[in-house]
Amino acid sequence: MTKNPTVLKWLEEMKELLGPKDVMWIDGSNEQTEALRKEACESGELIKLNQELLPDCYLHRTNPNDVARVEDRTFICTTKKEDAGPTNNWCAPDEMYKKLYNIARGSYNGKTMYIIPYSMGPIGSPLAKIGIEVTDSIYVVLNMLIMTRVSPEVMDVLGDSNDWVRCLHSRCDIDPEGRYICQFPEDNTIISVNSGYGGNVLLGKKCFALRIASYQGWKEGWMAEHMLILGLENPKGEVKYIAAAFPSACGKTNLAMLIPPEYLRKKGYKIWTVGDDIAWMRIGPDGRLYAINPENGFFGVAPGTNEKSNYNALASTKKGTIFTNVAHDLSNNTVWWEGLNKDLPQNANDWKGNKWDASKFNKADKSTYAANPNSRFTAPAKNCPCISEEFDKGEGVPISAIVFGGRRAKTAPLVYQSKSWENGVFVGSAMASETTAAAAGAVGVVRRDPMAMLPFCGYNMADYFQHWLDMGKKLGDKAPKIFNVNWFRTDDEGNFLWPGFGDNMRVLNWIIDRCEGNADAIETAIGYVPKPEDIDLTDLDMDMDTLKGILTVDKDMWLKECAEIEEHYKKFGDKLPKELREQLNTVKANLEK
Ligand code: GTP
Ligand code: SPV
Ligand code: MN
Repeated sequence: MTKNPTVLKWLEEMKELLGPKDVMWIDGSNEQTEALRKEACESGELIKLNQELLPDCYLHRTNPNDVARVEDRTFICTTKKEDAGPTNNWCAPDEMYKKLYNIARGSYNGKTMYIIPYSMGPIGSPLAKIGIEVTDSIYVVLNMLIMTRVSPEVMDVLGDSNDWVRCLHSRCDIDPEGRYICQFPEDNTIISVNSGYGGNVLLGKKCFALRIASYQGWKEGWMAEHMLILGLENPKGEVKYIAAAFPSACGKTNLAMLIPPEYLRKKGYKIWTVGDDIAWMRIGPDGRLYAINPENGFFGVAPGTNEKSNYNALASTKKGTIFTNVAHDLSNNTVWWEGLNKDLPQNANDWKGNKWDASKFNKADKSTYAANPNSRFTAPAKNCPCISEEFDKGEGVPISAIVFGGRRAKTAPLVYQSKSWENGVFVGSAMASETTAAAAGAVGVVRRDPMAMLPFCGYNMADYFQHWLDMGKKLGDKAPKIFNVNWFRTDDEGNFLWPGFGDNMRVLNWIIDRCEGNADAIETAIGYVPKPEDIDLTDLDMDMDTLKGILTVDKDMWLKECAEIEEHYKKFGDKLPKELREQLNTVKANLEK
């Protein structure tokens, strides 16, 4: 497959360490993929679903102790502790290599070592990067075949270069005590042991495309972000691109594939999906910021996905998809999850493979659910009915607006625009959101998650903030405008006040109008909010007062927010860029005016 000496040397080392019985290069061919699916079905690793209703679709169950990312077991291993910063777990590289090699040694005994050469981004694109993952899991191979671009051509593009990321995955014993997800950004290396779940083991995704790539972007002058990318087409046929960062399970996939409300569809508005989770962004020859989606598929949250909430995501899962930890509907050998439809399956196995008792289902008790709250689908991007024609092009799309957002029951208004790039970086740095099932640990606790990158920034977050400020200086007046949204404001009974999903289009239109200089705004202490009449409520069962309510900036709440941001900033000590402290002081002064 290759003569690249750096690749051959590393693979020899891996073989020596892991002790497989044989080695297989993954080539992306149909024959090989089919053979691996068959083998996985025979061993029970996969269940073949109804091939008439769901062609080439399979179900997989992970160990119940292994259903989400594990942030407390994720490490950034840099020579200097300070380079990992106060928000990452750190360990010295030497020590961590030793520990992980001891865990992984001999762990492929009697097994095949699969070698996956893959490209993040269209193969050969100047914005793409190459990785090689070795794994002992067919599930990982089949997922990587969907999520990345796997082909022998990747090795041709790499040639003799050493610019590739080494990715070692070993299932070992799926022992939660021995589970480690480690990034070594100084040596372009990732090691993941004792897990078989998505974000921990599809090493091209969070480990490479965010943790390693954010470090590379810092060194090389570009950005790797936890962002969706969408194109908004207006009735004139012009398409403007938006990149948006929301924390895990806070609505990126849904926004990226949005279907506009009918009255806007009739006028000719349309959304095109470029990406749903990760954006790599560089300054283009014309000085604007260009983004590509380095992935080739969607690893999306299943629960809540249905024909109405996200038609395009559901349509994407109808062929060539791997479902993980959803329920198995035995009546027709298909899949089910909470929120797919109202018909609870009467003959189904739950996500653990046990007979599911629909009569015991209780919405308030997650232990009665059929699907795991973080169950996922791995679907090819090309299945998506609204995939952008730019998706497969390597040049990237010019970004007009960057949008931050999170789950905040109170405090954050539906939408506001920052007053400048610097002010926007402040808004991103202060982001907070309620935690979700995407990571192990408590759910629903508000925490600061700057730029939705808290679990994914591969270096010191204070340096990351500085990098954002530096990018703004380089972009100058060509910089995208920065906004913040919150779809999750609730009333006192906990009901969402904003309809969300497709109706978020109403907010996107205001955002683009602002970028184009076509909408007015009201200046508040924290930024510009829309005039209520500029958010179109056509066909919505919503009164002006509710809208005004979710657009308000409550002085007392925001003073409290500022105190919390102050506390959050303390972690970064002297490394916090002074511009951000000044921004905080200005907001406080504005509020007290
Ligand atoms: P990751 O893949 O974990 O990075 O998540 P994501 O940001 O892509 O999240 P996703 O779009 O899958 O949304 C996760 C959850 O948020 C689902 O349960 C959705 O139903 C819910 N959700 C998404 N958009 C909205 C919205 O506009 N309003 C409300 N109320 N819920 C939403
Ligand atoms: C997330 O948690 O943000 C995801 C899913 O997109 S995972 O790939 O598991 O990280
Ligand atoms: Mn994500």
